Amino acid sequence: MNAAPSLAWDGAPAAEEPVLPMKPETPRAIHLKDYRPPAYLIDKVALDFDLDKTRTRVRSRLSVRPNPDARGKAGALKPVPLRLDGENLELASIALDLKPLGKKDYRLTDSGLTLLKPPSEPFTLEIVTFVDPEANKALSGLYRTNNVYCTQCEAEGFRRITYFLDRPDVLATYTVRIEADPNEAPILLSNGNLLERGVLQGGKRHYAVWRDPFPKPCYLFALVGGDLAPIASSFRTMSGREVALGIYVEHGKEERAAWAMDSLKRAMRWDEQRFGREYDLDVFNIVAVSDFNMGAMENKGLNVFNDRLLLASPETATDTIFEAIEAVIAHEYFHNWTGDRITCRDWFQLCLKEGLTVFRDQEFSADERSATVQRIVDVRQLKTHQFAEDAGPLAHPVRPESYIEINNFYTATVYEKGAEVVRMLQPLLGSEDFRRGMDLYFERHDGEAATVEDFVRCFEDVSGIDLTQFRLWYSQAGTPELVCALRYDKGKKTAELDIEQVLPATPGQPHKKPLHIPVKLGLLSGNGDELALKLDSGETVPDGILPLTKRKHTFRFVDVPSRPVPSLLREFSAPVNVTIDLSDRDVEFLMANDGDLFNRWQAANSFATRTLVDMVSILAQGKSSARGNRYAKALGATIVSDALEPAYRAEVLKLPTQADVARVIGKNVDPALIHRAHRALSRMIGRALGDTLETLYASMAGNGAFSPDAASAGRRALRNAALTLLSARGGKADAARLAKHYADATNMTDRAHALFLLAAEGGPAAERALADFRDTWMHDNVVIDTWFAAQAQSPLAGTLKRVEALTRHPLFALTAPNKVRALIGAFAAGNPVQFNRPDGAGYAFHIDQVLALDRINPQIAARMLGAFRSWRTLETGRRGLARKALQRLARSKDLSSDVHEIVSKILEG
Ligand code: 0A1
Ligand code: ZN
Repeated sequence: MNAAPSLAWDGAPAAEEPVLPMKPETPRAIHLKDYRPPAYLIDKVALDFDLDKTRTRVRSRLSVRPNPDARGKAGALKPVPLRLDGENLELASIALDLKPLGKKDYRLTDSGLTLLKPPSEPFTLEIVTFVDPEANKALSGLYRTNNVYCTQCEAEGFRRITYFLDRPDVLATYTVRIEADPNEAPILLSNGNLLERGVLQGGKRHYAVWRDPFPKPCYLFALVGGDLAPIASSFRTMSGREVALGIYVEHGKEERAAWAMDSLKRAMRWDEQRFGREYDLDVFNIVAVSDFNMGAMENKGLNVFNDRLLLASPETATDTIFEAIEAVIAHEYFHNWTGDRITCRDWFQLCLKEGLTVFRDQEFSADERSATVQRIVDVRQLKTHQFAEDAGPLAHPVRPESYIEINNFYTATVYEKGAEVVRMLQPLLGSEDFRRGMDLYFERHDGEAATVEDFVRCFEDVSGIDLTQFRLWYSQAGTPELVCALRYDKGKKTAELDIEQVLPATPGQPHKKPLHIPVKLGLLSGNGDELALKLDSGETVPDGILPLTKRKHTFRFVDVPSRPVPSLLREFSAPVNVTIDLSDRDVEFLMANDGDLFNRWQAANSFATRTLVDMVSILAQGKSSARGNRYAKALGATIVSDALEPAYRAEVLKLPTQADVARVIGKNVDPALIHRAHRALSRMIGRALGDTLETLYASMAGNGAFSPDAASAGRRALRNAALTLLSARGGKADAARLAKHYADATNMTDRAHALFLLAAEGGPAAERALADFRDTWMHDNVVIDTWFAAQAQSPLAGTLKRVEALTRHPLFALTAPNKVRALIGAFAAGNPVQFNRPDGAGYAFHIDQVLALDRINPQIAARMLGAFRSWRTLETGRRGLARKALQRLARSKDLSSDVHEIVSKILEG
């Protein structure tokens, strides 16, 4: 658990490796600049698993050869030691070309095995190891969850299964034989196509052999064995091949897999139509497991899913979960091309597969649903998570330059900002060249382990546009700010727009170069018409895109008949913050008139944010404020418009979160004041728009059977958004409506929404609902998490005590990541007012949990620690208490390298 990452970079390992047994080393950083091709390649892998709960035998036969691309300067192939990664393994035997090796032929440490004098010609290596799946609580490598054997190898989990070159630029074909007790594991799955299966020892054992013909890195290897229920279907690809589709879930949950299957088929069709990508194997299997560190994993032909993101029925899953399942199913499927067929050369290139695949799944969701609403949801998510990350001590470039623990880099920056960077290529190149660039990437790099440079070069090659400056998006951290000003000259009928890029310093990057930024602009006339964009140079502005390249630009527009109102950064054309001095009147005008619906929402959201920021400072002076009424009025006009779809109106009605307001305030943050302002504004809106909201609440009620489609979900979202604001008024009738909403709910969307609102209010009605929910769902491992989260997020004073008690609840377990996220994660990241208690008890509790978790599952422990990423922006009192708690953690003995890396950065940054 404590071992440092292996020296994956140097093909030729350091000559002096310590002799066994080795103490865990101090965590050591790995740098992109040190990348070297591997000294050896492995072309073929044959694995043979004998599954056993505590002592699984793994026999691995590797076809190894020296890497011709790793020759020394003189061009000679000098045999160098072969260092294989391995962790938590019991080595039983090792043979080279069938000859058993003795102890003097290799060196064994806690982190690997080194063959001292391998042959200079190709050879086979046969290694037998034993692993203990039951004891594996880090959920990396081979483990057991809910009696199912399963693997997770990304990023560096394969080394916990067998000794190997555990790095993504070693591509091999795999043949996998799995043997098990048929009662315990009737289903045996691995990557690729099934070759053979059979019964052994008169039925006491059985086996299956799988073969994956596509060379892949070991992080895409997967194995599953267990008693699971299959759901089968099929898909005919664009060239007419029939692919067998299988989803495997816990018995009794089969019906809940229907939405995932439907989403999968739609995703497969979409990738053919939009990107010309066809599926390549004869089978595509997905398995849902209960304990999983992340959302899902794209193993070739055998995706593994966290069951929370696969199982859904109207009674058990909210619309948000239905949408997430559709998106994640698509995401993992799309990885088949962006990740599996073309993989990453090294882990620094993680955004190559993740940013691109998030972009692809966002585009899929936009096509399946409302494009504008999807963009709003994605941008909201980006700002809440990535902008906050980018503004604090954990800021890093989309392509980091060093890491201690790669698992700490599965971040909002790599994923979400990475997607935005890919997205910007469209406005910069035009959609035709963007598609041609993608086609070239698929054609040129199929079967390879590629880099970000390779990717960008494809777009340069098809468009002829120099993207040198654009590449800085991959290497510079921080969210650029565009400081804008617009001047109108009535006499000359000109409008001048100044845009200055301000690039904030981030850890290790005090100075930045200006970026290549596409800014999509519109100018609106007084009656809301779009004005033609004519520059004084005579140039037009195609599609309204201004490509910024300098630190400062002034754009001079001519023939502007009246003072225009600027609509900046339409469709959120770049991941930046925009500041411009617009009056409340201008913002109201944009809210009512902007032809770009994304920006209309953006106007509403900015108006709400600045209202809240003002209210916080008024409250800080001990005064009360009526500032919210103007915003409430502007909102009223938007939400009654039947021309706007309900899902869109629901987004407009949702206030920025308290964390968003904290991020905008940026320093001396008092979460209690933000909470008060937030409540006050909700109450004001509820009161000012009461009649409208009641009408919406009544008219958006569903009639007929539940359907997860976007339009129906939009109506539920709007109705629930109205309910939130009506409940904020706090009247008797409002409380009764809320209790009835819970009691009458016929689906989980409505029920869960009411449960969260009730739990936030507290009192007998809340306790009744919580007890009812618990009694109904205590036997459902997925649904009960909503019960934990609703309590953890309640802003009431007694919440911490309650959360502490819940950590001892029989349904809670620190070994189950979903439970940890639902209780501890929801408290720390979703309850700003109680996590940031002025007495510091929230921080102390959280650090205790991180410490306990670190002994079990360091990846999850490190992730939980992210809750402190903005601690320096807090007001002095809380900041001091947070520091104390973090220092206590930093001083603790035997921290994992995962937690060590995060806590050091958080304290230093
Ligand atoms: N590649 C997956 C995410 C993932 C990453 C690491 C994991 O284990 C440590 C598991 C999954 C994806 O993007 O969906
Ligand atoms: Zn991914």
